[in-house]
Amino acid sequence: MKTKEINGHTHVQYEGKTFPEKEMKVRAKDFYEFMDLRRSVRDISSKPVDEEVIKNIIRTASTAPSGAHKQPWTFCAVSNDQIKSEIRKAAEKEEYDSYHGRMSDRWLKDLAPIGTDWHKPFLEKSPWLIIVFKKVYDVAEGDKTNNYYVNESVGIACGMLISAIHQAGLVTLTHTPSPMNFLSNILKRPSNERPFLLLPVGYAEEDVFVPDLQRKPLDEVSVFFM
Ligand code: IYR
Repeated sequence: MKTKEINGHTHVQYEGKTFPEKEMKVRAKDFYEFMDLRRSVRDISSKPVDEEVIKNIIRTASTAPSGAHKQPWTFCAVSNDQIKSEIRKAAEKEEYDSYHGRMSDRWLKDLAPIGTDWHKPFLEKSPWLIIVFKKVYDVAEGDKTNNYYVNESVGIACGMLISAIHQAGLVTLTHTPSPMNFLSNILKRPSNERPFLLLPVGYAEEDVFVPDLQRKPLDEVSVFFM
């Protein structure tokens, strides 16, 4: 492998792939069409998923770019039934309060087409829960060290996690119980880690229905300056 010294630090030769233009166009279109099939699915089967698949999904998420390459995240992968039950119980308690007064009428109206409520059976039924924690700082040899652009970094990693789940033929949804400090307690996370997102992962149930939503066309979500 070729290397180069820059500011006293070793850089290695980039070994990414390129494709002939025709193939590039096909790949970009195929990937879009595959990703466009992704849907948030709330009816997740209890069929087991091998730990190796979950590990590679998390490895993929952890390839995400991050501020100063600090990788300020921890992915907790839970298949333990007792912990899943504890999480469901605590999440439903918060969600019940959210749906019965904490969320505004306008918010509830916006959510009506999605069909969510305070019941979260997927938290027990899914073979895996992945709980993503952001590290607001790190600790090295007893000293606090800085992380940068933590929300952006962890958000990007979650996007890659969701893509990897879809690539494996599995489904998930981004569950955001609020407040979600109970996850730190149940999973015994250190105080530099804050819960960011909870994703149940598994196979979609057979004959499952999802909201009939439309994605905005390109000209509504982009502006080209050429
Ligand atoms: N956190 C709640 C409510 C919720 C909020 C939004 I914004 C959604 O798109 C979906 C649900 C829940 O998980 O049910």
